[in-house]
Amino acid sequence: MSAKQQRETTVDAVIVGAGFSGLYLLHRFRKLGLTTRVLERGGGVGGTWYWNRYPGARCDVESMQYSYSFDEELQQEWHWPEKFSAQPDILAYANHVADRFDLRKDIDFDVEVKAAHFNEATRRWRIETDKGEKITAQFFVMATGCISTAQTPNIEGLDNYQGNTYHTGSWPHEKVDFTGQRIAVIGTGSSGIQAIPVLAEEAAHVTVFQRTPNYSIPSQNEPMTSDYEASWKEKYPALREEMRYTGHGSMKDLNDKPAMSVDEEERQDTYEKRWEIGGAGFLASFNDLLFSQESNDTASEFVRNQIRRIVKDPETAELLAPKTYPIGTKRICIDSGYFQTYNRENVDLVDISEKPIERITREGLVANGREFEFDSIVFATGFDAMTGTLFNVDIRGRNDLALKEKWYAGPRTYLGLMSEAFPNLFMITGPGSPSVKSNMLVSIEQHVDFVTESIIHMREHGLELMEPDVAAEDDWVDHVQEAANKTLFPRANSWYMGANIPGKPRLFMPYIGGVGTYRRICEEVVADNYKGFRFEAEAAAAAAE
Ligand code: N01
Repeated sequence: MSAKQQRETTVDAVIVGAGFSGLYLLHRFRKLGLTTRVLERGGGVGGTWYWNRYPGARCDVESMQYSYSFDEELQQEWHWPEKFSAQPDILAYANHVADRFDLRKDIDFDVEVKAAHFNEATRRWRIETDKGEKITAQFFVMATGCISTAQTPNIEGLDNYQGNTYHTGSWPHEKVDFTGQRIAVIGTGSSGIQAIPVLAEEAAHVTVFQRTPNYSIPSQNEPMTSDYEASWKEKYPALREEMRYTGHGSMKDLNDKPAMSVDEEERQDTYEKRWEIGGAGFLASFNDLLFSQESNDTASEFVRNQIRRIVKDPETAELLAPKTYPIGTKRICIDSGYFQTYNRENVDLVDISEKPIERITREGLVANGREFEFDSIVFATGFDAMTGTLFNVDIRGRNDLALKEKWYAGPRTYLGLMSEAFPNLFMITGPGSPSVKSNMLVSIEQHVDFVTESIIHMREHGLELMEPDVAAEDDWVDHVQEAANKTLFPRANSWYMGANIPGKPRLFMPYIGGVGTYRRICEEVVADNYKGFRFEAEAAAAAAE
């Protein structure tokens, strides 16, 4: 048994995860004088960017905006080589931050948290790791990200397959050489759409198995120019502040007109220009694309026509053109030559929308009654998003209540930050907050600041426990659904709705009311003496009263 296994440690705070949330939390907690341990499942920092190393992995928020704003020197000194950064550059940035702020000494790598139970008598969390260590902490923060539990579908015969299998969300660290191989890619979400063009360049043959086609906009990525970089760096503090109060936490130049308020020529012209600019700003072509089916239809049809224009084989083009849900209601994809890839001789598309893959064989798989042979199968099949990673830990609050049990019909949080009956458990970008419907870095910084300032408030007022009121939580849960129901989002079978996981409750999990609106709500909550939260005084102080 190692020293750590025998040790029972007590700290002020345990943070799970050393991605962008965990790193910034640790930095802030340390400045506050909290003794803090970060427990990280991976062998290094970076979270999503540590695990998602598949060929072509890239962020689709611009680098100048997808970065920390909390330190002026950091944002001035760091240089991003491209407009949209590739995974290795983002991972290098996360490592730079860890070194620059000397964070590693409080992070344990290759450690998985198995359980976290709240003890009502001691008013502390007791956290257990897969290494047998037990840690007692006043504050427990799940900084585990929203899309961090990779999902491999349970297809009959998978265990018998003799070739190699990969999942985009837990890609090997060493380079995988696909030269000369026949490979299958299952899944055409953001990950598949990024990986397929790169895999097609290397492999002998790629067969893509598509259950649902996706709308994708070209990224029009390019090397960073010094003028563009300077235009951000000169005004960074002001621009960052502006971003915090936008709809999605990024500068997208929203056209303030509804799509049907302009004539057909202006509409098409607007879509053309946005397509040329590239990126997710396409959805900001008009202000009602995610609210009005009629408006959305015009944008959806524009993209379908672009696909028909790019893909030479009309049958393949039709299969690639999404028709069963409005554009933007499944996460919009951003690509580098995705549709063009289907013009290559070595790429085939197999439609499995009518019938799922039947089984995996020793040599490949069977779909649509046909046998295929592959050297490797790449699963780009997504994640048990928003709740999957929280449920992987046996989290129990008051009266031994399991988080999973409380949330059996869907996540219940106040502001996506806390859940009643789980005192001092904070979630960074939890369900019910803008999270995945925002520039994650903006939302992460906001939540980390909220949590840190809540702890400062508690310390200043002799408070020991913080927890939402059940009424405030119920109202928030309703408000999250009301906000979603005003949009077209519930019309798609997306992972936002939990629809990709068999048996998962079907409801919209992130808060779609807008990053700026949400931030103002949080500010009002704090200004109103943490309205909707209740606190308990330190036990000693309470006893003396
Ligand atoms: O996962 P997904 P992802 N048989 O769930 C299919 C972020 N991200 O890893 O649509 C056959 O979107 C599934 O089909 P369907 C981003 O937020 C960001 O691609 O459910 N197919 C779908 O096509 C993104 O949204 C970036 O019918 C099966 C695909 O697999 C999120 O991560 C880059 C199947 C899964 O798509 C997740 O993206 C990458 C089965 N049994 C990811 N099961 C950037 O910043 C699932 N599928 C650019």
